[in-house]
Amino acid sequence: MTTLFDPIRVGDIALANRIVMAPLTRNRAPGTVPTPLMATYYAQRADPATGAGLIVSEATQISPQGQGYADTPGIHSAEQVQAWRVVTDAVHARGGRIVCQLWHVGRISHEQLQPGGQPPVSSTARAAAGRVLVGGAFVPCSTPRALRTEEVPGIVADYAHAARCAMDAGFDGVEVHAANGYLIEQFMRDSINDRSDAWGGDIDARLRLLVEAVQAVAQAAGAGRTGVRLSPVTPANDAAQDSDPAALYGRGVQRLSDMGLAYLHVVEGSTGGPRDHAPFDYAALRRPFPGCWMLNNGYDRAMALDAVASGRADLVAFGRPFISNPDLGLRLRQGLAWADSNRKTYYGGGAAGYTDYPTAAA
Ligand code: 8OZ
Repeated sequence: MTTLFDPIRVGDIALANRIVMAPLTRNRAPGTVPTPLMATYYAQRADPATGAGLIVSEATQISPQGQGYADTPGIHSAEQVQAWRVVTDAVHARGGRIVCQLWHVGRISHEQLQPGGQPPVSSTARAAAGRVLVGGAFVPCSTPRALRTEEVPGIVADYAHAARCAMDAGFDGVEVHAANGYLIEQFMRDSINDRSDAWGGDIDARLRLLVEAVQAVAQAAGAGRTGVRLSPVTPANDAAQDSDPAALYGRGVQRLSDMGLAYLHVVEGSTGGPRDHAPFDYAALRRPFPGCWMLNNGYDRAMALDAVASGRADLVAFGRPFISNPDLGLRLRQGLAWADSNRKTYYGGGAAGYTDYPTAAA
């Protein structure tokens, strides 16, 4: 029987176990450049004997326009690549593996964070009711500008450029963030996308940005080093339900199934919230996909052990538990209690609530 602690080949990436550190926004990259403290944080969680078999980096913007919160890191400039190299070296020194989550926030942003103080861009000109972190406070999102038809290929090119930067920075691969109400989901869902050009309308038109971005990223990073994160029913960031999530996401996974991708990463239910937020058949979603299947959202030890033992998942991603348990892998192995994380230190700040959580042995 396969267990959570068994090795696995994920595309071209060999992992020591199936425990994944989920992407976690921490807003500790001033000026969008990763710091040595971030290298310490990831390294603390990187040893597969005590931490994760795979780390998915915090969401990392592919371009200045892709940023929506203060002090999130980017992966589009030479300075960022050099700084991320320190992080990936530190992870590899512990025997770990790390992929870079490629992120464009779309309308979940604020003019103050955008190049030239311009409005953020989206599939639509309608504002999200979400909030973003600007200057130490969460504030309402700015009203976006709908991307012009001829601008969208430039976004696809930005994904490819970021993927090349990630590989130059020494990441083992990349994960396209197509979840949680950000740009790709803003194109996918008919509750948000109100376009009448070739990037809106029927399901295939709404999936076009997802498909073209993933194709471009897979070409840049290698399909066997490319994963994708989806969240079929999440309401995160004012992403109202699509009129037919089963059809939209079913077709989306089908379109991604012949690309030779390493994995799909699926958030079940409401991101960071109720798993049963809306009914959805995740087993049916998986059926056409030949790569590895990663599940996330609110997994405890028993659920994770069962998900892998039953074959429902190849990999399980843990988010908040990895904030407060740098040795979560060891605690999972030994059935030790998990420390609670402190929300007050999630976003921004320094070492407190970041690199100072003790291990169970400490
Ligand atoms: C929490 C705060 C800010 C951003 C996501 C990147 O939900 C995020 C995020 C989460 O995917």
